[in-house]
Amino acid sequence: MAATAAIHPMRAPVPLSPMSQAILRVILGDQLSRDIAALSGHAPDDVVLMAEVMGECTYVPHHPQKITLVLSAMRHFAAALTARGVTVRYIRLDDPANTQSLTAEVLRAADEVKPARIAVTEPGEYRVLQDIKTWNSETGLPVDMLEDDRFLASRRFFETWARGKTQLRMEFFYREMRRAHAILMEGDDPEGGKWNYDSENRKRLPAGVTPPQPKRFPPDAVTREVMALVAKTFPDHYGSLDNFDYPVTARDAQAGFADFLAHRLRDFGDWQDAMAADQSWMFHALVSAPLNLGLLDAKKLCQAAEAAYRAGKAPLNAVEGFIRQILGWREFIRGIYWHHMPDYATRNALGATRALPEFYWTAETHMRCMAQAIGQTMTHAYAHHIQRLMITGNFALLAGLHPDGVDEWYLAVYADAYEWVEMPNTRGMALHADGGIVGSKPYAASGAYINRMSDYCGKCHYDVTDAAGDRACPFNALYWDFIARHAERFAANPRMAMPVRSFQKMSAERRSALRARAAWLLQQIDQGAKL
Ligand code: FAD
Ligand code: DLZ
Ligand code: SF4
Repeated sequence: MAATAAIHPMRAPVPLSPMSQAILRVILGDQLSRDIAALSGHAPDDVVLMAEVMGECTYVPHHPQKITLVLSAMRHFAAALTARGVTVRYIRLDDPANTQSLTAEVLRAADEVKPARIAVTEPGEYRVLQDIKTWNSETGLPVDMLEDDRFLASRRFFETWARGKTQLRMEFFYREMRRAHAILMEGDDPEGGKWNYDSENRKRLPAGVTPPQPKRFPPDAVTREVMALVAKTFPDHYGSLDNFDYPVTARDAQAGFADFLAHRLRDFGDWQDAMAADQSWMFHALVSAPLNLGLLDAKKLCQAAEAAYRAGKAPLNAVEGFIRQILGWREFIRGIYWHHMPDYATRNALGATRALPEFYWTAETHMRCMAQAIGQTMTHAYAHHIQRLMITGNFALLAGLHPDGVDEWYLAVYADAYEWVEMPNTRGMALHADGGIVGSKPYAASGAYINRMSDYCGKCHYDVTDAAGDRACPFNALYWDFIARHAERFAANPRMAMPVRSFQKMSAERRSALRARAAWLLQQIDQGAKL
């Protein structure tokens, strides 16, 4: 899993300048919001520190588009601050004096700027929080760590909600959030009489429907300079840089979201879970990367979607579905992360041990669904939720891949990946390695599900209708083998007991044919075959 940032040597406290009242205001790479807490009360003598550092670029081998996105957005943000008259100490990655770690850059800035105190907004990752906790003893300066109020549920709100509950379920948290923020409500009741229209979000994309191409953002001069730096510095990282077209400013991110509202929101509900060959974006919003960086505001996204519904521009199932993702899932996932860290990072409830197969890094596999999901991840640093969960995540679950390797992959390859949001989704939702904290049952599925929700199988090398033959879809035998491996555990789970019974009702020959096929597939994975 993510390595801890380099530990810097203990240092003598920086002597306080009696005159200085200046605050060193540290802005991390995913805190690029104009109103970020660490900037509040900014005075003319204060100095903002932003640092591009190798430590953050390499704690996993991030996709080059993700590094480009973060560094370019940081440079644009710093330029906007400077234009507002703020003094920014901006450390570039290739600056010869750069110590290449966030903490060491804070110490260097404290030495040179001689501020009276340090202000920082609480970070998104536990790893970084541990580092920030050393700043006070290492600099001798008071450190004000401010709440990240860009989230709609503060950590305190989540803890209060969680207190005394034996199970934390997103659905109940989401209802509290709808009430607390008065979003999609009719007085005390949910708009339309139902809290959740999930059952109306599961349609297959009909033949002949082509999702609209989303607005994308070709690189400007600043981004092109970063791209050259990234290409030179990280030549071996997975993924292509050629297609970079993420928004890197708040204004462009807003234009991207406006494009979603105008062209995709109304169909987002129906086809939220659908997948289609060579359609990377479907009807998704594509807001996670700019939102997680701070270029968009979560509450405003929800309010804008609600306004579209109230203006008759989008149906309730679409708008509720979208709001549920942001107000519900995103906030719930963050709450779970902080509630359960650091223990969460070590969870492996299903005892998975297998190393991540090479084809996760190459897309070289005959499984068309996997090749599509991994291939578009290489090209765009993006796959939509159902690909992450029911294709690459489902395969990892069924094949018993170790959560550390899977976590590292998801954290590295997606432009929107930060541990607070990546880990509970991967370890919890996809792998069930948290033993049921995020979801009450594993999202395990055979090829039949993938065939129902996509058009991948038609042209696949494998036969989705076969489970045990030489060309049988790998998901089928792996699914039944997974059920058999964990039969005892799942028999006790009311939501998993049915497949266990189905497997047990199969003839002995059928069961052993499925398990033999699964054993062969797993052996192929272990031998590095591309499947
Ligand atoms: P849309 O489908 O349009 O949804 C709108 C927004 O809702 C997203 O931008 C996101 O902010 C939020 N959202 C939706 N589902 C979730 C969720 N499960 N958790 C948190 N927020 C959610 N999302 C990340 O932002 N970063 C990650 O590193 C990440 N890793 C994931 C790993 C796995 C294994 C899985 C199953 C999901 C992961 N997700 C992650 C959640 C989700 O897949 C992405 O947020 C989504 O695909 C981003 O695309 P979009 O903006 O087009 O989303
Ligand atoms: C992801 C990232 C990358 C690639 N680079 C930097 C960087 O050079 N400087 C920085 O301040 N932040 C970077 N980040 C974002 C941090 O990793 C992020 O702030 C932490 O993971 C906390 O969420
Ligand atoms: Fe994926 Fe199996 Fe369908 Fe091929 S047949 S696309 S491997 S689900």
